[in-house]
Amino acid sequence: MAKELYKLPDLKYGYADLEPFISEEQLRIHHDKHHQAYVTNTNSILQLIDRARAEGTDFDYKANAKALAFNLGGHVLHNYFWWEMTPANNSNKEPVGELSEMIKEDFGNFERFKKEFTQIASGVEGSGWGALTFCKGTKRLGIMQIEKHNVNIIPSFPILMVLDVWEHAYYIDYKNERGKFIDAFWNIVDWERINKYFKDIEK
Ligand code: MN3
Repeated sequence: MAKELYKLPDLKYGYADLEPFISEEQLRIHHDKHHQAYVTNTNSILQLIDRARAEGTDFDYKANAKALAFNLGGHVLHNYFWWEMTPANNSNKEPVGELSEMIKEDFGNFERFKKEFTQIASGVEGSGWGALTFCKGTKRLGIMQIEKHNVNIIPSFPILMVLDVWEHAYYIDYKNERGKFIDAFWNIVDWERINKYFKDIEK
């Protein structure tokens, strides 16, 4: 079977469409430079492994396994991040549908969820992500505090929503103020999309 490589996806909105919450300059650099680098690095690692297999040679197994988890993890999380955002005038601002019900069931109300998610995302040490997830076994929503792109992830738990709190996500717009970026993020969440992910999970 022909193997494929990874591609940087197009955004479903224009680069300036998330303003004033994420500026055009910030979004362009984040998408075209930072995300692109993870795609390029992932593909380079896969090609290096393919070459070594074809030639029957060794490669640095440990370093490449680690680099692949980091770069491919970065690619996957950025895809979720771009797809779950929408221009502010298109955002419901609050969860909708089945997900809204589940958030009420688990957290009591949206404000409580927002507080917990904000605290978890704010508290990432260094670079990482906040991520809303769901355990099919216990029917519980959960929030992961992912370090880098690949540490603290609970295997097989589906991702519903992520928030990139790497400094590269906000330094142009908010300098070192991660909290301001997190506050801004809530204005451009596409809750219809996130509810669709939740509905699509086989419970
Ligand atoms: Mn990023």
